[in-house]
Amino acid sequence: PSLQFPPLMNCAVELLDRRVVGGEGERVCLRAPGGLCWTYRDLLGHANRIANVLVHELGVVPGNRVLLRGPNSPMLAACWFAIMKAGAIAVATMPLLRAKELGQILDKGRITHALCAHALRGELDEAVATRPSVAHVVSFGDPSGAGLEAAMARQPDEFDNVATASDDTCILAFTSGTTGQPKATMHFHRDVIAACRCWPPHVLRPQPDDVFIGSPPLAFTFGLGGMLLFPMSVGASTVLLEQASPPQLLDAIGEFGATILFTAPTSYRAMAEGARERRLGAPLGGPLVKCVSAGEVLPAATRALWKDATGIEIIDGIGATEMFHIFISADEEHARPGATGTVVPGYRARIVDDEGREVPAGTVGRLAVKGPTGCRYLDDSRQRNYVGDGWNYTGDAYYMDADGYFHYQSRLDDMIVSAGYNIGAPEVEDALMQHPAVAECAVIGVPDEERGQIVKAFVVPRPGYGAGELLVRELQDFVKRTIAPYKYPRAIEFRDSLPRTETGKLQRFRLREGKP
Ligand code: 3UK
Repeated sequence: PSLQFPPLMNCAVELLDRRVVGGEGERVCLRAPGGLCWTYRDLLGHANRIANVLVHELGVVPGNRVLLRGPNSPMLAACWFAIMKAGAIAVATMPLLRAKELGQILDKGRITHALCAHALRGELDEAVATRPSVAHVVSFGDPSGAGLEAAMARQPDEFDNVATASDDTCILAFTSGTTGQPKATMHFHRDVIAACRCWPPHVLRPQPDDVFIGSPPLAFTFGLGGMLLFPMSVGASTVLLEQASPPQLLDAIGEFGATILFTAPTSYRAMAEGARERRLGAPLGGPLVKCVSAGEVLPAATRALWKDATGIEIIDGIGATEMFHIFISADEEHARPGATGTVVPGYRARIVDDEGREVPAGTVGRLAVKGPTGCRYLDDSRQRNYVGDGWNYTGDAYYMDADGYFHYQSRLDDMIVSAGYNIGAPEVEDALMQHPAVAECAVIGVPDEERGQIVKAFVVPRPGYGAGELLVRELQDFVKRTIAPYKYPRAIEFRDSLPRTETGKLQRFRLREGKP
């Protein structure tokens, strides 16, 4: 990919203004339930009005940090582009965050302004109340028409874009990771464009007539790329859903004729039967052509289930907030069950030991990655501890095989050591998920006097399967027959649901702490 950038560049101009100037303003860009449909020209007009509000009414200057809060919607997308155009820094936050977490972000991110969906004002107002450093909070989507929409009506739909440097920071991306400690990474205007030039054209290969849809929030870089930037980078259209639970997503795929789907492994698992009944896969005559999974490990059982239901081989990819988007992946023709894929053009990846030395193929070690989109932590000590010589240590245990395919084992802090054996929780989960009684499951190590740790599984049974001693023994025997017997769960507990982040990641640490 071409990764040379001019000294001055604004990612919003590259992705939005250029397309309209280039004569493609009438192409459909954003759609949403209820009939909303914006062309690229419409989105540009909205973003320009909001940028005018930011600069001329709210006093935003380049480098100001603007908090964004709202479920996925065209207005949220317009706000994001407006922040880029004004040369400010977007700090997008997950819709489910509470006042306490928003307060941490306001402080750490040194937020001066906020644009917030009307319905989500409550928690933000609570956090802002004790923080005079936040000068303005403006709502959008207020049914009375007050707030941002009223201000936009006073402003012209043209805006004098701020000439940002290509290495000006434009995004502060917060992630709670899998351990609950919030951390922030910085991304430049050029990172946004670099991300559009690496994984999408080499792995996803979208076309201008594709219709994107999916569940990840725009506040998660997986969603920002997949649901907004990548479709726009080829002039395609995207459907932004405020709510995208599995049944809602199934309905919307049919309604909008979506061709490219982005969601998390659990969502694929939950949607498989519905997708089969509705014949959503293109091989069965439906609209859906490509399906992308990221955010956490894709169990081979889930890949097989989805393929059987739709005829589509999922495109798996590991990405990280630190690296902006996906850096190891495989397209549908090169996918191998059990492997995430090979390194994406533009990136380098390797497996190292505890001293940072590269290990031979087949040996499990730490994943390190380097590329054009990262990694820069806001926090100096994190930068020292997790980034060395440009290599970011993602915190994942992986091995690379002789063909250059990377095989996920576990998060480093999730590795179970039982009686001297290293056991990756996902491998046991994958085995359990092949059993028809298992809807969802999570595996952790729990302390054990004799073995150090034992493997414990939390299982959400499928309706109709009795949760009891009989099923425990049945599942244990099943795992022993499926993978090496010493990996079987010596303890099994049944649950109604499992703790997950808003991005679909299992929170094994919460199960270890014994919290619900
Ligand atoms: C895990 C995966 C196995 C892995 C993300 C795509 O997930 C994203 O970013 P986060 O910062 O978390 C990063 C961590 O999540 N992970 C993600 N994808 C996979 N593990 N297989 C996968 N396919 O532990 C990684 O270190 O929340 C994903 C694009 C952008 C993203 N920000």
